[in-house]
Amino acid sequence: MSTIYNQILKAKTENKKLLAVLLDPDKIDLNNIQQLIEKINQSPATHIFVGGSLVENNILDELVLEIKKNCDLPIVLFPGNPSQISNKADAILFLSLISGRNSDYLIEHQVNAVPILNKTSLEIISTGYILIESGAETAVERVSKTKPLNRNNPEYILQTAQAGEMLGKKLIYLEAGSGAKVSVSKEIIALVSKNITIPLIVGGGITNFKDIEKTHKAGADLVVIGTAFENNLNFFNK
Ligand code: 1GP
Repeated sequence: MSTIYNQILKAKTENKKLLAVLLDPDKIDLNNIQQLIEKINQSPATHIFVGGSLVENNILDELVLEIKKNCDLPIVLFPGNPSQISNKADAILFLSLISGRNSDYLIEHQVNAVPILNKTSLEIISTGYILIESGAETAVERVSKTKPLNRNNPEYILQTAQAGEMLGKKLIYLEAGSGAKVSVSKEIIALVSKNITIPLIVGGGITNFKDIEKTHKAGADLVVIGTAFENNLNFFNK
């Protein structure tokens, strides 16, 4: 069976670039979901990520089911904590915030998620999640109570990514934070992508097509777009 992770690996080998639309359940109005899915279906997106730093409403299962009804793209959970797990999705980025030193986000939430995950058939994709300074405090920083890595110290960012790979993570996610003022620099993306062998996800503060293209070109295997699509459902209309 071809898993979602194997598809990402295959795309990396073939140098096919991937694009995920991130949907935050807290910001979705289920009444408009048809229109939103239609826009995603017309877009170049290859994946749908679902999640957010907090997620306070209770529509996760319903949202995933609605997407599944009308869209064939793989649905990958991108959870801020164990309350954001739905067995209706296809896979989960099992994140460890390896840029931070808060044990809750390094291992505690993951331990607490196990009994929930054991009851699902979600594909679990171990992901080293690295938060990088982006000009102002972001929700990830606030919620996780961790400091992002200094964007002027690319060597340390690379060391962190390589530590993630050595620990057995299957993906590295360079995150500037949702709505970040400054996205992860192309120099950092290039340095990390050249020096790890696992696929690289990059997101946070990417707001236009040119930037998506440049991020891919710099070495990201998969780019994540959240806020720009949230703010403008016509974002993908050329
Ligand atoms: C956030 O990387 C994602 O976790 C997407 O960020 O909302 O800024 O696109 P944006």
